[in-house]
Amino acid sequence: MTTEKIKVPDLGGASQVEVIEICITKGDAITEGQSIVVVESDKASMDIPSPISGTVTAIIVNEGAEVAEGDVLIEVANNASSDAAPENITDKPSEEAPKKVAVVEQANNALPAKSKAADTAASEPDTAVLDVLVPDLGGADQVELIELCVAVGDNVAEGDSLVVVESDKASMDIPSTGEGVVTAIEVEVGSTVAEGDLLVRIEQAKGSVNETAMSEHVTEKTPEIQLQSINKQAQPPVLESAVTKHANANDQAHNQAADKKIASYAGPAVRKLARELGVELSNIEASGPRGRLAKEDLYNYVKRVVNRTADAGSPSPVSGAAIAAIPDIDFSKFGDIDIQPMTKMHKVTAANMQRSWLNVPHVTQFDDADITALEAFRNSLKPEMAKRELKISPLPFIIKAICYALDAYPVFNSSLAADGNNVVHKKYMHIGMAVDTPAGLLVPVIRDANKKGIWDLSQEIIELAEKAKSRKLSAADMQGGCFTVSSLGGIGGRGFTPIVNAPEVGILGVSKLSTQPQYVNGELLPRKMLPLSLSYDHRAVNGGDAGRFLSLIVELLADVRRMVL
Ligand code: CAO
Repeated sequence: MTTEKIKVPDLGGASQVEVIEICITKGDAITEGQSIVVVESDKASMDIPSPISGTVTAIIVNEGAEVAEGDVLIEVANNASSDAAPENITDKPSEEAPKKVAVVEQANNALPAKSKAADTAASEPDTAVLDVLVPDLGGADQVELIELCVAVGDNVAEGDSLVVVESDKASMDIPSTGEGVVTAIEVEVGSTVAEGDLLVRIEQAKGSVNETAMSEHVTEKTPEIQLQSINKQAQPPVLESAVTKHANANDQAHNQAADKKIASYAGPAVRKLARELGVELSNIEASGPRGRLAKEDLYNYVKRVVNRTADAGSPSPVSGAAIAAIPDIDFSKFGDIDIQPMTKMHKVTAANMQRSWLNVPHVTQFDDADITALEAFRNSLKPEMAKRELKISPLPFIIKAICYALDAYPVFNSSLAADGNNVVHKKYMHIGMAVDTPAGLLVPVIRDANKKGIWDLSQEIIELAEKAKSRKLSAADMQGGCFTVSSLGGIGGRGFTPIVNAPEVGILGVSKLSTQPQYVNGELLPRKMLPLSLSYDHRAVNGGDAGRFLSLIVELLADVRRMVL
């Protein structure tokens, strides 16, 4: 085993370049062709791939360092014998510049554009046509066009990527050599192109085709041609650690979705943009050919994050209240997974839950209501239910009892004003009702529930639940609630701690009734007991109020006749 020093190769004209990214860490097992650092001159950025396979034993440079040809970048313990070491390990004086680091000469690129533009400008007074041709390909005769970055009609600026081409060694963005509007695209994805081939026609306003400026552009301000080694064994540098972690997976097919995300690669232009935006590329799913990350992917990702953050209270990658985010785990390490996007409704519910949970100091208290008499009464109504074709569950009675208790303890029918200085007392009683739908949790609101009888409430519960399940609720149907009831009684469970639907201050959780032995007037009897849990915002409601409020509901449900008194 020998230790080899990997040095900066011939930089294609640049005397010094800045190390902008280190793609490996000490101890990494790397393969020949794998990117180790990305460097950037004032004209281009490029990956420097390892000329050998081995284990990284030392990283000599830091991000931000200025390096020149021959400077040592890293040290690699090479398992192969030194005879077998590739020729471009540059601690041997006779070594030639590594061919794997293809550095594209750029000046030629602009020349055809300049002359064509000037010719056309002479014949057309107001506009000129700039032909963008395939530039010097840094040694490759022919390359495949793998991505079109523009469409006819697009406005482009000088330096904007027009197409991405790929040889068997590298991929590169070919940027526009001038600004204007794309009027024709002369190539298509999959076609093979060579130096000098016409790629794109750009119509330029006369003013923008300035002979002096153009000369400057051609001779000095050469366009940035982004070049990335894509030796077929090379993995995307920024994603390398994730990829390495996956190397242990036995079944390559078993985590396709995750692989789509992590095995993508990005050209230097995209990585540069990602750095400027502060985006971690491994968070982004690639849409480009062969898992290539396009600038569009980056923009879409940023848009999504911005929208989520703007969406009030939305959970962002960094969660609220300065709490560290839950770590991003690669679950595919532990077995098969399937990744499904969250629905909009799921996201909104999650955001609301998180907002309430983080903002509201919750207290939950529990009690059981003896609803033996209520159940007997409900049973006695069955013939009439059949006649009216309308079922009555315990829920409308519970809603009635809530309204009665809200009237007795109006503190539960309040909201804390957002200014933190006032309490808003509501004179109406709109009761929210949590509905479990296939698409997620929805909370339609029963207006003026205190003014409605049991039959009307039953009718409305059924209608609103139907509307919720068929996604027909309007936004107005879900607004204006004063207090929420969440009944899991038809589903099961002995108790739960519901989350307050802020800015409401209370929510009543209802669980499944069961027959329990209870002492009634000293006699042990089977009674139908309904578990209730009242969660409340402890900023608005104190425990005494909550105790009284819940006790009243328990009493009312034990004897519903009291509600008509
Ligand atoms: N104990 C025992 N049985 C109960 C019960 C209880 N507490 N509450 C209702 N039931 C019975 C009903 O009587 C009905 O029985 P039958 O089929 O014999 O008539 C059955 O359970 C189903 O009732 P239901 O759930 O359809 O009707 P509901 O009026 O009780 O509730 C609704 C309507 C829309 C609130 C409910 O269907 C629902 O979606 N609940 C889920 C709410 C939820 O997800 N909450 C959690 C939110 S997170 O905090």
